[in-house]
Amino acid sequence: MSAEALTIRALRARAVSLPMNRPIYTGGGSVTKFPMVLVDLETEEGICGCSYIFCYAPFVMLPLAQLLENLGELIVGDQVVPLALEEKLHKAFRLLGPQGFTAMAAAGIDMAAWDVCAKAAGQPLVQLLGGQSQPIPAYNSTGLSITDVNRVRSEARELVEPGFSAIKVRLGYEDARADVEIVRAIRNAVPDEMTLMSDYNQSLTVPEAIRRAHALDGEGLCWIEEPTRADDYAGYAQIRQATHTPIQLGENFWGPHDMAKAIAAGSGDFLMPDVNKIGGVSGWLRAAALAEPGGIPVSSHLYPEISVHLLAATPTRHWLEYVDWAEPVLQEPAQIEDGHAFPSSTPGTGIAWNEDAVSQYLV
Ligand code: SMN
Ligand code: MG
Repeated sequence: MSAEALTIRALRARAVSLPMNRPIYTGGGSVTKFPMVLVDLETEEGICGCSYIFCYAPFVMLPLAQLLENLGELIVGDQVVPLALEEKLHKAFRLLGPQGFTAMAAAGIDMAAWDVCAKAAGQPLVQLLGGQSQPIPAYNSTGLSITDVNRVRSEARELVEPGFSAIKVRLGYEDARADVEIVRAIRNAVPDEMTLMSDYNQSLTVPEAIRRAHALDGEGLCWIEEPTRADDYAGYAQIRQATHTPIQLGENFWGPHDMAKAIAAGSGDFLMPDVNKIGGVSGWLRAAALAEPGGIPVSSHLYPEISVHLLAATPTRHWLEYVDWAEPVLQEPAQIEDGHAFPSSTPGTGIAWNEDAVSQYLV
């Protein structure tokens, strides 16, 4: 393939709703079917870039797919140059604002554009980014919803079973004592050396978060994630100062600018941007650069297939969040072995559709 950038021929966006092995119930809301938009960035040269966008709620899928198709009209005929496309799209959003649907759509295009670039270069994404392909420690995040203690106990064993050494529990039960009881039930169900993350999904006030974090401080949690509203960086700093367990946040950063503000406020011990909300591959790289000088450990949020490439190119890489939620429409699931994720070795991000499955789940 030549060094010339390829030319965009069409952008296709399709909504699919996927069944989940274990629906997720959190302190901040539930996901019982996995709603996604699939993005195909087709080029005149025949290479197609693929990405997907998790929509959180079913009512988002069709409007987001429509927005993507509309944006496609702006970029047909342009070269596949991710930073130039990003600049063009963000300029188009200036008066409207760069958060929410616009950010999700632009980042979906960015991820697909990087997939095109890596395929054109004949390299896996990690290699194109100058990173070393390597195993990334992964935690199993496919269960441990807010439910009853018996279910939590049996699910903890199931999640560890495929060889994981780390799992994440959703907290936000009726009171601090109930949260502690759940954590202890999991500890008793799995081997002692298991790493246990926890996630409140923004469900607590700052004073209540401090109370619960105190109650959990002796339980050896790896982190307490999103105890309070995602954008209350000052509140996070207060919680963090009042407790010993590391505080984690980041899945709701809208772009690297939010992450810069969160770092300036001292809001988290650990940060975990979401590749879509942070601005795709381009946004992730800037976010990783923000974390590096202070040595802040960076984990990923969902999107394990592409995030494993990005973490391998992130100097302060920490944990990959493993979920299997996109798998029903993927040709290749994320590669997991002995609790580690491995970057795909084919050119691109490794994301390709199982078209039979796509037609089955199309909305
Ligand atoms: C989460 C919440 C809702 C859907 C997916 C994931 C959660 C996480 O915050 O970090 O896994
Ligand atoms: Mg979370």
